Amino acid sequence: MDDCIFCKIIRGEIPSTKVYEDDYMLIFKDIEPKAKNHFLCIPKSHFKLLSEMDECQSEMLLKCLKKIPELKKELGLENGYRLVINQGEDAGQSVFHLHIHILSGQKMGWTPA
Ligand code: DGP
Repeated sequence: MDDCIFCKIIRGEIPSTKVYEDDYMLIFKDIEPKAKNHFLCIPKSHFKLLSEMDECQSEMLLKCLKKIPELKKELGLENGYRLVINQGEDAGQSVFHLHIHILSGQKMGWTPA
């Protein structure tokens, strides 16, 4: 997608601090960290919402979910972590390329509102 920020990051047109990359996904530091460690994992195929995901994209998302715990040290997951996928306006989704927030490195509360 030409004007998608995360597609631009995948293509290297916008710089990012990469932690992991393979044919299916990119994991990089979030530019506005909400925890001591805050990374984003994005599938390389562009889709906005879980509800729009096709079969191939769902396999890619599963690869993302399996890869994250393998990167325990790189992502600072030793003491636990939180994964968040914001979906739509109420959740505050601001970038419409599906992404998994990976939060770690500190104790976290639960404040949805
Ligand atoms: P969300 O609100 O769930 O759509 O999260 C979007 C996240 O993307 C937000 O935490 C900030 C991050 N972000 C937006 N633009 C950039 C960027 O250009 N670089 C990086 N590294 N992160 C970005």
